[in-house]
Amino acid sequence: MPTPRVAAVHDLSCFGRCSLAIVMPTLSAMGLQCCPVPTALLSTHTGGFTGNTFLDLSDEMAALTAHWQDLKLGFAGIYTGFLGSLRQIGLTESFIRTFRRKDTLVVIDPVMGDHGKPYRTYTPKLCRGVGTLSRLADVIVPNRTEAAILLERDYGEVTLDREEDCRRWAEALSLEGRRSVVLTGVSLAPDRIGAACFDRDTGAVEIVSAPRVAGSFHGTGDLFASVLTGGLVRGMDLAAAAALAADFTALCARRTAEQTYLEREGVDFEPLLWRLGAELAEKAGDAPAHRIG
Ligand code: PXL
Repeated sequence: MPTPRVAAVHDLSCFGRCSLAIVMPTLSAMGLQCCPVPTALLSTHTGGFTGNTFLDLSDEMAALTAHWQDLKLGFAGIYTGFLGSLRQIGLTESFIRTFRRKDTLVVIDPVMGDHGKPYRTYTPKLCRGVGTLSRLADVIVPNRTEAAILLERDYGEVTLDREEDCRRWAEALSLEGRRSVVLTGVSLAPDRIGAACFDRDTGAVEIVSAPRVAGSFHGTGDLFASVLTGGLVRGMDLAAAAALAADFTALCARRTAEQTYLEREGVDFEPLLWRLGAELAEKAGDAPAHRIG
């Protein structure tokens, strides 16, 4: 059986783990072929480093899309994240419209900011564009900051420490049940952290969590969303894939915390990828469920 393909529309930050540097190895470890669509090339990510280089790859995205269209490629999944410019909203939308088939799962991580603030390169106009783009998703994976932006609420209003609030926000993000939502940063007890999952197939909200690890680790959002995407493409249901993502992210955070580390260098996940593969084989079975192209 051919290995299912996932197209990943993300930047390539060459130092400091995030985006494609996390997405590619993680999806590979989950038995999927990751086909990168790089949005920008950076020397480092923008969180904690100054003076990073930044090459906008919009022209390349358009050329790559045209070539892949000629090749009639198909994807079991399309997973989008950090975009390099406003123009890439339209480019990503046309990528999705070009390659989406009936069975293609579209996961949009509406990457815009964290800890109540937008990232340096995310202007209000770009954030509005991300909101429009996210309407195409089967599943969105916002953190609290991104949820507030998508819902046009103040960050302080979107509290995620009471079950009924988490359920309400997750459902409010679902476009009246048209898309599934995995709202991250949910913490119903001080020692737990996880996500509220609104599943459009059932209309139910389930909350998943894992042990909280004290500290901050760059790239954990991308790691969580990558495992979630991989689990879904491998046929897991939403809450099961989110639980796997929460557990694996917690495991990697714990490993990072146990060492001397610099936050900006990101979550130390590589030596644990084998466990993800082994766990997935047990939970999702060896036969990938989504098969396209
Ligand atoms: O992990 C989100 C992210 C992705 N890509 C780049 C970033 C960040 C967060 O800072 O700077 C380039």
